[in-house]
Amino acid sequence: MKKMTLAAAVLALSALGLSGCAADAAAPEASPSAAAEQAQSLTFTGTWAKAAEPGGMTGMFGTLKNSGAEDLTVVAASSPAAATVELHETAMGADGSMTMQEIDGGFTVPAGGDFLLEPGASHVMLMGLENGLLAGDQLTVTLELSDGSTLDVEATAKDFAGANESYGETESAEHDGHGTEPTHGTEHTADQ
Ligand SMILES: [Cu+2]
Repeated sequence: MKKMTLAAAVLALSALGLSGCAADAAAPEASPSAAAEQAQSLTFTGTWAKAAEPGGMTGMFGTLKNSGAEDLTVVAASSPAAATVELHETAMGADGSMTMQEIDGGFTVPAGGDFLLEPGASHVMLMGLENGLLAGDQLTVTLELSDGSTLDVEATAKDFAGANESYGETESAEHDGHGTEPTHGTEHTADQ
């Protein structure tokens, strides 16, 4: 009598279990196989960044590669190491000096092609480096593409004498950022 009840209970449970499994198998797929994110086609190789003082700014360089069949556009970037991150290009100013500014429309990486970030040209600009960046330090930056997908990239900092283009938009940025190479002698110690 007792055994019968147990056996019935076990049968009932296993029946429930089986029907549960069957229901799971019949359910719609949990992970939608939506269109691939753009970031899956993007890599950033040969990355490095210029070492910088605390509170200063730096550039991140390397080669963006697009393995996909459609052009990709990096529209924004961020980093836990910097207060502000912008996508910059370098252009010849009216006075003949090289000036950097935010690039219009982001970095477009052609399908199956490359987009080069290098000193004196396009770069990821990091401003307000809270802790500075010593040679050998790792810098992490998140790139955001036009579809909202993101790619985390890393760069090792190294000492580099170039990449001193002035920042054309605001005077204060130049004072903040280029104090590491006091070539212009306009350090604003009077601000303190
Ligand atoms: Cu810049």
